[in-house]
Amino acid sequence: MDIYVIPRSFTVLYIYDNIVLLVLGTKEGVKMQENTKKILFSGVQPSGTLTLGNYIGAIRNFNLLQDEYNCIFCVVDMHAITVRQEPSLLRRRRLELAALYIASGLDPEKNLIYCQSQVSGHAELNWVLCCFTYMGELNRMTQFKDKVAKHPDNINAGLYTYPVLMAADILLFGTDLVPVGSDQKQHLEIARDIATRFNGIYGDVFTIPDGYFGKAGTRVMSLSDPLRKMSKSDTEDSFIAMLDEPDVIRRKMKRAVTDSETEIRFDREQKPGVSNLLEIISALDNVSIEQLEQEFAGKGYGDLKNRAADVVIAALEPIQHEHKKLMADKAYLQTMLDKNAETASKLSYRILNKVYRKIGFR
Ligand code: AQP
Repeated sequence: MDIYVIPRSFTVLYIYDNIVLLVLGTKEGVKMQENTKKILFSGVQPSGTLTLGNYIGAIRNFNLLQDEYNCIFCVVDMHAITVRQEPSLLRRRRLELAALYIASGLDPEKNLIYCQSQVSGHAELNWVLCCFTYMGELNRMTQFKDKVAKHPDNINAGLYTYPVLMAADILLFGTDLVPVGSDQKQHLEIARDIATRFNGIYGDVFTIPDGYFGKAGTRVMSLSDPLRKMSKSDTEDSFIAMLDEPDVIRRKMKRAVTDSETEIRFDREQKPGVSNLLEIISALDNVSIEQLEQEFAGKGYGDLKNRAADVVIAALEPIQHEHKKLMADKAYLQTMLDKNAETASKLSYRILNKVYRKIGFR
């Protein structure tokens, strides 16, 4: 059993095998009570204002799972710099994202919420895993190809090895479950492959993680081009930001691209715009697509867009309200992030030390 005492917060951490036995935090720190819960890890990049896609595909699911797992929610700022960021804006967005996690219902006293760049284990394990990843595997990653097309003037090595850093994020904590949108399936698969390869050589070091994909809204599409994923780095009218004002949400919904027919039915191939709106309503209002098709029989696209706007506003307004309050106390947010980064660092040593021993660094 490993016992860690973290001097600044007097948090005591007992780790036995794969089980966090007790983590008692201070006001700003986490409290994970004695439990045998499995470990959940996920992250979001502070590369822009979060979108409805990030909310439905990821954050909302974090919320549903936070009681069942020991959760680690990371602000993955190291991933964000694979695309050029303005430093002062990135600094603000890191805090903004931590605040959005909390405002969306993630309890900062129960979950470990911290910034990736404050825990060096991510970068350390990333390097080791780079040496266990084949270029042929990375060449197959579709997100790299998409990002290259979007940023032809900055095709950097970080963009190419992004999936390895993501594997390091996940494997660093013995993660069992990774809730992500379906766009991250390929990256999760490579994380599993790298872990399996490493374990095949050195024995059982890494837990092989499973993905968790919600029932609806695993791929929210762009409002201006419903054949593409909604992305925070896309053009303004293509996404709804989690912090958009209600009138902005209504305007964007009104302009959402549909088709030249009039019938409201779910058909991703023939009617991607209408299907996207139906999926958004279904995900946020907990109604099935079939029920919605019945509800909108004989109605027009204007009705559908109004309903989509209502549902999105109702979901985001309380989050926005809470977010505003949290951002008014940046000192609290920063203290919470600093304390949690210390705890995450201590946690990361367990796997990192094991890896270093196995490969001959210790
Ligand atoms: N459109 C989406 N539908 C469902 N889930 C989505 N996610 C992102 N977009 C959608 C999920 O949100 C989590 C965090 O994503 P991320 O910010 O780390 O990276 P991303 O997938 O590259 O998101 P963006 O918005 O497209 O960012 P940029 O524009 O910076 O590249 C992930 O679980 C993701 O699946």
